[in-house]
Amino acid sequence: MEKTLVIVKPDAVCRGYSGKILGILEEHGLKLRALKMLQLDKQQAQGFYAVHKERPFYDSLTSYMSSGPVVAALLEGDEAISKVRQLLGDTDSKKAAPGTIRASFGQNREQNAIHASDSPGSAAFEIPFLFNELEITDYDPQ
Ligand code: 3AN
Repeated sequence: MEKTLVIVKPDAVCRGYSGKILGILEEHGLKLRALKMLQLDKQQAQGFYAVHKERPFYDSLTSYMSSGPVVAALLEGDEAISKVRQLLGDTDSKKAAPGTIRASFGQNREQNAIHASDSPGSAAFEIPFLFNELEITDYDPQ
């Protein structure tokens, strides 16, 4: 079983889509292991997205990600990383395939509703960035 970190971004949280997005992920067999709502400050957003610090959109992205509340979730499942990335769709919500989460709930390339780990290495960095051991549960799915 593989773990992945998902963040419902401020645009989707503020438009009331957090529950719908988490519901879609659960319906596709992803097991919720940890969940929290928080607001990152600019420095925390810069730390989370440090991998993009040379990209031209880094400042805008980190301002946007610290502009409002987010919902972070740790999900687990068979090939969870690629499965969730497929459900997300293209980075640009306007180009994302119909039916994907970004096509349904995102608005553009930056305000694209959801982040998800893109590799096991990213997940290994992102999960402990947002959750400590006490916040991560385990249980047998019914
Ligand atoms: P993805 O989230 O699909 O893996 P990345 O890793 O290329 O996309 O980019 C990380 C985040 O940066 C995206 N989720 C998006 O919010 C933002 N982003 C990516 N490309 C652009 C861009 N050209 N302009 C503004 N924001 C962008």
